[in-house]
This record gives sequence, structure tokens and C-alpha cells, in this order.
Amino acid sequence: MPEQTLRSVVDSESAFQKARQLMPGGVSSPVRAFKAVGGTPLFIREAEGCYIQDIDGNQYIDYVCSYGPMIVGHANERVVAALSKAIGRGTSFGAPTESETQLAQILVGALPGLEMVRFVNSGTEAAMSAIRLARAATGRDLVVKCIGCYHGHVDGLLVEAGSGALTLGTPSSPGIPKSITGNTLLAPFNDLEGARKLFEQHGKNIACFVVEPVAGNMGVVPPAAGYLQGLRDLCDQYGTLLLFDEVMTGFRVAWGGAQVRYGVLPDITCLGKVIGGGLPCAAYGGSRKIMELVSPAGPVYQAGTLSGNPLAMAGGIATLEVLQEGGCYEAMERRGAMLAEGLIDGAQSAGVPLALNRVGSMLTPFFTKTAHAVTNFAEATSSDTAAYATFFHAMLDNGVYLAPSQYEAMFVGTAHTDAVIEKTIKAAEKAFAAVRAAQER
Ligand code: KE4
Repeated sequence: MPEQTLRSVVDSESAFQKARQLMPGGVSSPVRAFKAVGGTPLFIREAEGCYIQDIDGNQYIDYVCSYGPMIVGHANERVVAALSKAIGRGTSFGAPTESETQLAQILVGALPGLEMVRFVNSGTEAAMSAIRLARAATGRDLVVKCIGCYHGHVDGLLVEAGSGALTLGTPSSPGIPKSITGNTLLAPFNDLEGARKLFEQHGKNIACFVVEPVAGNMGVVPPAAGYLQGLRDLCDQYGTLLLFDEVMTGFRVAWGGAQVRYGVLPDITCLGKVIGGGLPCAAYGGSRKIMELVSPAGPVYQAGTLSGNPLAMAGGIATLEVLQEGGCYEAMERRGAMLAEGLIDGAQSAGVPLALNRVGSMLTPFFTKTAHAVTNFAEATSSDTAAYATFFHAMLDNGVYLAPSQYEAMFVGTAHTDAVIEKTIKAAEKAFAAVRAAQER
């Protein structure tokens, strides 16, 4: 990778100008607009492996990875070959294909909590459909979500939500009637006592408890020891369904996902991101008993023109086949640890308070003021977001592309080699020095 020279962003600036005339904020998803970190969002021309290139010709090591899907690297040759083959046979039929069955087979084989799945086109759609299913299966209306967790922009879950909603200060969006959010109860993530109290008060009316088993949308916050099992026990006690939103953790933190890594089985699982390999693909699934309530097998209606489309299936199958090759998860775990260690050491040497959380190949450096551990939403949001912004831009200047928000994750994939991790750590040393200098001003 060429040594980073002073970056020109002239072409991105003019592209952004044009885009803002035609699309709200000039983007197709809010977090991309750089609002939380300032500056001009980079318009991307192309990407390959772990590198991404903007339209001004600047190249960066990419840790956004499209917010998770690009786990086997951009333009992975196996994925490109599979898509090229599929595209020549037609892109969408509105009819069943064997590729859906093939991907469903892989998912059911990998996740112990799945006997059946239904494909949809986004994590939001998966969460929305799973909530409807949980309500139908239990005959109850209430849903519990954790403060700071994000499950897409479905009305009932856009309450105290994380990710872009948190980043942009709209965790509870306007435009959602109280009649809908009135059925949503909030629990602090990692607070089993708080969950217990909610169940004592509302337990028999709670349809499901939806949670990211590893929070990734307040930054990465791992489940406290016993937390997931505690939720499992409470759900069993009150006849509530446990819903793991594994859109980010699915095939990220382990083959299968967090339910494999932590050995706690949900009743319903949402998947997305990695299972489409960069194409629009998501899914929700569970036991046969629950899933056969979904239309046309059962009465719970849910549909989608492009659900299970052959391109997304081909992208997902090829991506998961690459991940099934021996050693992928061990390599990503090792390099995730290497990166984490390098960032912690870099911050320490620069005298910058930092708390870093990592689960496998997803991690977040929190610019906490007192370097306290980050175990929940309150601690995550006490971070110095101005310091993160300084770090973000200094990393860009040194050829590394992070998420433009303190409340996202860095993703290490199979294309991030040891040499790339070492380059990243060197870039971070300069970026921490910039943070320290800014803090001293
Ligand atoms: P989508 O509707 O964006 O495909 O998925 C929503 C979703 C659901 N569940 C979890 C755990 C998620 O992380 C997401 C989406 N993640 C964000 C990034 N943290 C997507 C990035 C964006 O909003 O642009």
C-alpha cells in the first residue's frame, strides 16, 4: 500500500455536493454521512481484499467491511466467480430455486437454534418478521429490547436504539406512534437484575426478549458472564421467546454465531450481513414448530419480491464456503487479538485513555475519559466522541478506514494479513499521538 500522502478529497466533495441535492444527507444510510466525525464522506470507487479505494484514488485498509458482510474480503475471487455464474442465468424469478435450499441447509447445519429459516432482504426485515412471529406464537404483545441495541429501523424497535440512531442522536425516532412503542419495554444490556424486575412486572405479557448476544451497535460490548443464560432461564420461566439478533454476530464470532460461541440457544434467530456476502440477504429462523406458523405453512403473513433471490444466495453460499475452509476463524481470532493488543499498547504509549472490547474479529476502541471498562450502554456513551473523531481522521490520513462513529465495530476479515495488522498498528500510533495533542490543546 503506498505511503499515505496528503489526501485529496476533491472528487468526493463534489460527488457529495451532487448527492445531497438528490438524497437526504447525500447517503443511502445515515451513519455513512460522517456527521458524527465531521468532514466529507469518501465516495468509494472500488475495493479488493482488505483495501478500499475512494474516487480521489486514495487507498485505505478497510475495517468497516460494509458493517460486517465483507468477512472474506472485497471482490473475493470465489464470491465473484459464483456471482458471475449466477448472474448469467437470470437475477430473480419470483419462484423457488435450489440455491435457497442450499443456503438454508448451511444455516440450519451451523446454528443449533435453527430447524427452519425464511429468507428476507435486510436485518430490519428479519427483526420485524421475527417480532410478528413471536407475538403470534405466544399470543402476547409486549417486546423487550435492550437500550443501545439496534435491530434495524422497524418502528417498534427504534426505541433507545444504537448504531446510526444513537450516533445521530435520534435513538427514538419521531414518526412512530406511541401506540406502537407502548408495546416496547426497555432493559439495560448486561443487567440481569433489571431484566428480572421487568419479567416480575410484565412477564406473562412479554412475547419476546430481543437482544444482540454480543452488542455491536453501542460499540462492541460482550455479554457479561451468565447474562445470556440468565435471559434464557427468565424466558423459560415466563413462557417468553428469546430472540437473538445475530445479524452482526452470525458467522462472525464463530461458525454459526454467538449461540455457538456462548452455548445458549434462542427460540428465534435473526441473521444478515455475512450470509449474503455483500448482497441484500437476511433471514430469521427457529424451531420447526415456531417456523411452521409462517405463511404459507401457517397464518403469520410475511412476503418479499426479492427474498431468496439467486444472486444473494450465490453470494452467501460462496462466502460461507470460504469461511468453512479450515483455519479461517482461528486466523481472524488471532489477528483480532493482535490488532486489539496493538491498539491498547499504542494508546498507552501516547497517554490516551482507552478501553477496548473485542469478541473474535469484531472490536471497538472506546475513548473513555478514565479508561474504565465498557460493559454497558451508559459506560459506552460516556466516551469522548471528539477524541474518536480525531482518531478517525488521523487514521484516514494514515491509510486506515474505520466506521465514522464511536458506536460501531471494527471488523477483521480473512483478507487482513499479519502485515496489514502491523501497518494498522503503526498508523494507530500516529493517530493516538494526534488525539493526545488535541487533548492537550
Ligand atoms: P439492516 O436492515 O441494516 O440490513 O440490518 C439492521 C441490523 C439489525 N441487527 C443488527 C445487530 C445490526 O447491526 C443491523 C445493522 N447494522 C448497522 C451497523 N451497525 C448497519 C449499518 C447502517 O445502518 O448503515
